[in-house]
Amino acid sequence: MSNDTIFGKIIRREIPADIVYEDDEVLGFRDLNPQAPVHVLFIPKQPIATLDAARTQDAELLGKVLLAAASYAREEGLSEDGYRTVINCNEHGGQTVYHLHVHLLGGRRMQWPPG
Ligand code: D5M
Repeated sequence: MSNDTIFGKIIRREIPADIVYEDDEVLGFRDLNPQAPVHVLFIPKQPIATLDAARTQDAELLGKVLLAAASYAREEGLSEDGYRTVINCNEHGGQTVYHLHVHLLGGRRMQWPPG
């Protein structure tokens, strides 16, 4: 399959993951290497490699990924204190898995600027 990554294997349940959110188009699962007390990755089931590769026709899907992250954050009680969402893009952005994902980080105060 083109555009396949480790996240494709998670979507297809070929490898285990701690899945905390799922709907028809979006999957959310805990990051293997958490950087905060809550660190969940939200991905479109239909893969897009990077934010740079996203096109106008992906706008609705990208919106759904972001809204899924916000909805989960609300359910986890993160909204009042706040949280961070991050999309790393390509090498300088620190992207390591080329299936677009939104990091949701919460449960501690974040620093700015990021490293
Ligand atoms: O983020 C990629 C993130 O994906 C990074 O924080 C580790 C995480 N990761 C990698 N493999 C897995 C599996 N198998 N389960 C859960 N999380 C995983 P990036 O923005 O590309 O650097």
